[in-house]
Amino acid sequence: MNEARGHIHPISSLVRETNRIFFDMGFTFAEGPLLESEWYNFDALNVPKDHPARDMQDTFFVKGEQGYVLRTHTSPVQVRYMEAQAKKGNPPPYRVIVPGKVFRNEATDMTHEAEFFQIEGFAVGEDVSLAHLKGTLERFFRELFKGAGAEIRFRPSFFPFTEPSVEVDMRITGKRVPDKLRDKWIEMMGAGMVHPNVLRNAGIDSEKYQGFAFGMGLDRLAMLRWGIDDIRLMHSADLRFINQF
Ligand code: 2NM
Repeated sequence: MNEARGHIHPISSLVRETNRIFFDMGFTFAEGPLLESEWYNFDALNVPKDHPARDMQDTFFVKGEQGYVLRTHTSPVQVRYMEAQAKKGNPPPYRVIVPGKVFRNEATDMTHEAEFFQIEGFAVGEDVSLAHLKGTLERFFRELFKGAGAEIRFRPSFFPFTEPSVEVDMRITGKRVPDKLRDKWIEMMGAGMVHPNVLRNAGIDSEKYQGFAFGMGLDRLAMLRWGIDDIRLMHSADLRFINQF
């Protein structure tokens, strides 16, 4: 019999793989609301009131629902997670990853979409360091691009919710590497040490605990990995696209 077979969306494949790799490093998985309060999306994350990210041009504000936005990143879920644990009397260590859809009020083209997929993660404990961040991310990329030699490097950067902050570049070498990725340093994610204000806002003692956090877009990673050249295909629901995976 000729059965019709379904296909896994490339973003779903990446979420599944990412979940497995981080699960093996002791991370758990959390989710949260797409409609988020400005407190969790911005204030709790140390984003100043006059920060350009809060502009109408960058963020979808919800009409008639004062103080609510479509979340612009999945970091608010991390704040909610820490707060919930602290309230229950469960102190760090915490290790969590948060995959999910996020929204930015942007004009769309081949490389920009108003909705896209992100994975963020964080680890908080008494002695979690930037070195742990680097080792964790290195292992993640090596597992994700198994068989290829994945290297990473940090460049200094800035985010309101981390200090210090870094951009993470990756380079892979090998025969079975997509052309778009081979032998080139490519910016893959942002990361850093969680700002003490963020820990305090989540009810965590920032004198005793510290941690790292990172965030990356999955759409661009999928595009690089499978040689997809238009991001809009990713959310098109066009079966001619999905059937290739
Ligand atoms: C990024 C870059 C750097 C981040 C920070 C946090 C939290 F909630 F723990 F503070 N979660 N994710 C983070 C840090 C995200 O995305 C580019």
